Amino acid sequence: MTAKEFLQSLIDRGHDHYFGVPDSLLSGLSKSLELDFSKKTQHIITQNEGAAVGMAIGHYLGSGKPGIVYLQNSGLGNIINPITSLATRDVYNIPIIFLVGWRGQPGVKDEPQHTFQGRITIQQLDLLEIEYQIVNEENLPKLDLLEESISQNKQFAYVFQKNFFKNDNRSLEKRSSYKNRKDFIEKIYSIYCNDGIFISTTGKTSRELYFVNKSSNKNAKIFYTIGGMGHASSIAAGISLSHKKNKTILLDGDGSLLMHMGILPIIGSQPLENFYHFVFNNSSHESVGNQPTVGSQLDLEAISKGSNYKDYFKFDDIDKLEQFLTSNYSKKGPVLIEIVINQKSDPQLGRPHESPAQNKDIFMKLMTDET
Ligand SMILES: Cc1ncc(C[n+]2csc(CCOP(=O)(O)OP(=O)(O)O)c2C)c(N)n1
Repeated sequence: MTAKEFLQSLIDRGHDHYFGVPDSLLSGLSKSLELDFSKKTQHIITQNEGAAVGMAIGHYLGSGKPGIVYLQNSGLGNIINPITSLATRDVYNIPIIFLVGWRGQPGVKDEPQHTFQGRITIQQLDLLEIEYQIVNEENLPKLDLLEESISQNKQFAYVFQKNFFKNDNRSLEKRSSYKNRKDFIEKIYSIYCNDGIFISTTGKTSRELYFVNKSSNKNAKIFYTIGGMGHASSIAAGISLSHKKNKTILLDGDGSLLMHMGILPIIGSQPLENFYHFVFNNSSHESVGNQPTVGSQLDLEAISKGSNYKDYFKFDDIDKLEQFLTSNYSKKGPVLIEIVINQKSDPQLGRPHESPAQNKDIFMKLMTDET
């Protein structure tokens, strides 16, 4: 089935309000919402999945109709509180339709950050008292099941197994003359690899940094935040507070920054003098299919200064960034450095060879060897 066919069947039944955070497994779905149904639906990509539930609750309060929330199962953590404390039948009793991409399904090969989440996904839905259907080629979405739950004000989820939707080769990439994220990562790495501590965000930023590090023979201190999207910044702040001597080099993305942006004034309130917060802004979730974020409308200068960061800079030119980073700039952080990039990466980009636990051990050993 194509995502377009599935969406058409929902829209035919009047389900036309979509809120969510994209992922690679449901990439065809968010693509089709953007490219096929932008006139027939309201579709809002929220900063995190909990906010998508909040908007669906508001939509129901405003219209009497259930909203649709789509998410990767790793976003279940973000939706738990607005469900358990608001939407549940024990509080406001609000119907919501969920479309969940099942990464890490037991028995299906996937990346390590999805294993545990994949194993407990169905139990989590049971615990949350959300009715569901597991969808695959033999088990197509049963719309009657959905309507029956919704008519009783219940919440209902379709849980999509990997590769259920047919591949959609259309691209959401917005062409631009900006440079690749990888080229900037290489430059920043070459400047700080000897004495910096790198923390990289979820998705291709971490994967690119991994291979930049592998192809040098430097073995820099790097913590890859391969899951927990949006938390690289708080992890970096925690490291920086307990390890003040080195520069903390946080490589963040606009989607990741937005997801838990409340951390910015917390970082700004701390004595993080060696904290360099790089934000690669491509105004999209490039790693999972280039679905748009509000990145291009963000005034990160105002946001960082309003969050008590001590300085802000913006670059789209590698040489100018290098000049700045190698100058005698000595102002105390935290500093936010926005880097405007294009929406491209190597389609053959690989994945770390070591397990996350091995990479953590390597990181911690390098940290302790130094002290
Ligand atoms: C809670 C959660 N929701 C969704 C995802 C899927 N996901 C992985 S990377 C990514 C995009 C990250 O966007 P950004 O930080 O802007 O980096 P970019 O990929 O554009 O470089 C998304 C949505 C996830 N890993 N975790």
